[in-house]
Amino acid sequence: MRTQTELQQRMEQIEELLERLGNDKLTALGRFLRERVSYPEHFVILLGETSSGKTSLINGMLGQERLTASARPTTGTVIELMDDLELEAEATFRVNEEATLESISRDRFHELSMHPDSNLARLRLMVPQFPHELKGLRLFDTPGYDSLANEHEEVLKDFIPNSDVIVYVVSYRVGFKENDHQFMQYIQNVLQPTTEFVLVVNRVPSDVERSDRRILEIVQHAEDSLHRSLQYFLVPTVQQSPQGPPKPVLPVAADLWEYLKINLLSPQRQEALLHSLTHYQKDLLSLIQQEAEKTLAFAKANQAEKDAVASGIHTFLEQEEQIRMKIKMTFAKLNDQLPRLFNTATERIAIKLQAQIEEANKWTSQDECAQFVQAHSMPLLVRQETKTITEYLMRELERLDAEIESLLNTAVEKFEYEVRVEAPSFEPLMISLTRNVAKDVIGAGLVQFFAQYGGAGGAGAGVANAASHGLKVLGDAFGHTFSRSTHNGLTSFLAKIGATSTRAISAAAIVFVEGAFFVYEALTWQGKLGKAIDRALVEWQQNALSGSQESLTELEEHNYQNFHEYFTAYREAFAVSEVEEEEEVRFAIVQQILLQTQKMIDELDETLQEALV
Ligand SMILES: Nc1nc2c(ncn2[C@@H]2O[C@H](COP(=O)(O)OP(=O)(O)OP(=O)(O)O)[C@@H](O)[C@H]2O)c(=O)[nH]1
Ligand SMILES: [Mg+2]
Repeated sequence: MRTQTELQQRMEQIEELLERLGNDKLTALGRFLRERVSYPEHFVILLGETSSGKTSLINGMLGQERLTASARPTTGTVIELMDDLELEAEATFRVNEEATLESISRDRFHELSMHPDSNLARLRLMVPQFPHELKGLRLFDTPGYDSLANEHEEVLKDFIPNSDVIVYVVSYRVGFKENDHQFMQYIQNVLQPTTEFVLVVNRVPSDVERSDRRILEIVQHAEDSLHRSLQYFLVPTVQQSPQGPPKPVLPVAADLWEYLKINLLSPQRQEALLHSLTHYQKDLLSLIQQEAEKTLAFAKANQAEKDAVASGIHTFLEQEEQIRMKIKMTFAKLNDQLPRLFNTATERIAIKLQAQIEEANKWTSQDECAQFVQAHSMPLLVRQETKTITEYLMRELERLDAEIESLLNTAVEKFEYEVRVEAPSFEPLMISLTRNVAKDVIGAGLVQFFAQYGGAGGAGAGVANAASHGLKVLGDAFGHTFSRSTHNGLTSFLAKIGATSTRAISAAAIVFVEGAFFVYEALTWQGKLGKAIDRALVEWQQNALSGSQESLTELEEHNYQNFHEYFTAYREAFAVSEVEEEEEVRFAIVQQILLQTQKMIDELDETLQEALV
């Protein structure tokens, strides 16, 4: 029912409308969408521990050592690989934090891939063509999970929720480790149900088969951590001969790449892609409609109406400052509470652990007691307390959300009323603006942003998500952010606090083990163990607290941004627009554009509705 051909044809009609409308910004968006429609893209991201062989795997796929792999932690930043059929040789770029793209030399590229500078967002390598006919693939190599915490922020927030396929690489020799477990739990929090997750067991000795015990163990652990059953691939190790110069390591994983190709071209995935591209088209049509309505409104309105709108929008825009204040106050309060919350948590954990070790007759030995506390009770209690803290944060943020929503609703209603009564020429513009902006930014962007903390939404949430953020995504078409960035801020924020806290306790537990190691005298071991626990908890508290504070600051910033976008949409829609010469002719053209646009939107609504049934 919704075919690629239909999508293309519709795109041509939209382009024709855009040409007649002559709005530069919308025309540029149209060009961007045309690219997407003509060359659909698939996002595949490689994740895993340092030295599990992610980079080598990509080199293997490309059949050449194009990226730097080495035994030490190597990849220091996200590297994006794309193909461009018009290229004759590879091309290397840097994407800067402020979203500019710069061509750089191959040497510089290699240097930066290992030692990124602070202004680098990611690197981009373009190749003439991917092997295995993997067209439209965007492949992301990432730093090892344990190497760079900051890089992983980006990976988790922007890349995981937006990828079509995640390829998780575990080295056969190293096996599935605690870090893998933690990372997977983290991933699970931000993963969309539509994202495919495959496991690669890498560097497998040539005589090992799929039924090998170690392989099955790795798969089992991964499935347990993710609560999903997994497709897995074995990649044979590349033999290095002890004599002679080392050969490039180019693992052959033909069945993995073949599987990806089939998966990405599968009818379900194609259907999902068509669906979200159709949504983007609808978003663009809504923007065209709005622009046409704006032109007509300014042409029809008399001076009194224009004055009324100017004063109405002025009052309305003042709400942004009010909202900023509310956000600021809430986050100040949370920041203020956080140390106290972690303090209480630490005290409660310490009391419970103390009680446990004091039940001396329960333990056959002090070793057993130390082991149990370290491996079991301490992580468990930390998780429980962390949950209590994140739940508190959640409640406060929901309260803020409700307050802002009601403030905005009142302000919009008031403005709408003024327009209806004092500037009726602007009413159609106001209606379509409310529908577009309020639905997309408030309806989905914000409410969902706050409501989805429970994890991934229902079936197809990924696609729906992409669609409801069409406006924002289109607005970001020039690469301000990762091109399919969605508001997953809160989910990843809470996941991060959880992960920071768990990571901190594993780190602290090492201190604790070292402390416990010296506990010898039979009569005093409980007291000494108690002190070791206290030290470990203090360490946990410091790290978990500072990690959470960082997340909170990021979320606050994210909120300001979100509302700024919202108000910008209104500001631009009501910014004075002068109708040029030959007013009559122009007026007729725009009116025609409007009619046609509305018709297309209605048809699209029907199509999209059908898809839901
Ligand atoms: N002998 C052999 N060495 C391999 C194989 N795969 C990877 N290696 C080596 O293992 C080391 C780590 O591989 P990388 O590809 O850099 O691992 P990575 O996952 O990208 O590591 P980070 O970028 O640090 O996260 C390198 O020295 C590779 O040459 C293999 O199949 N056989
Ligand atoms: Mg690497």
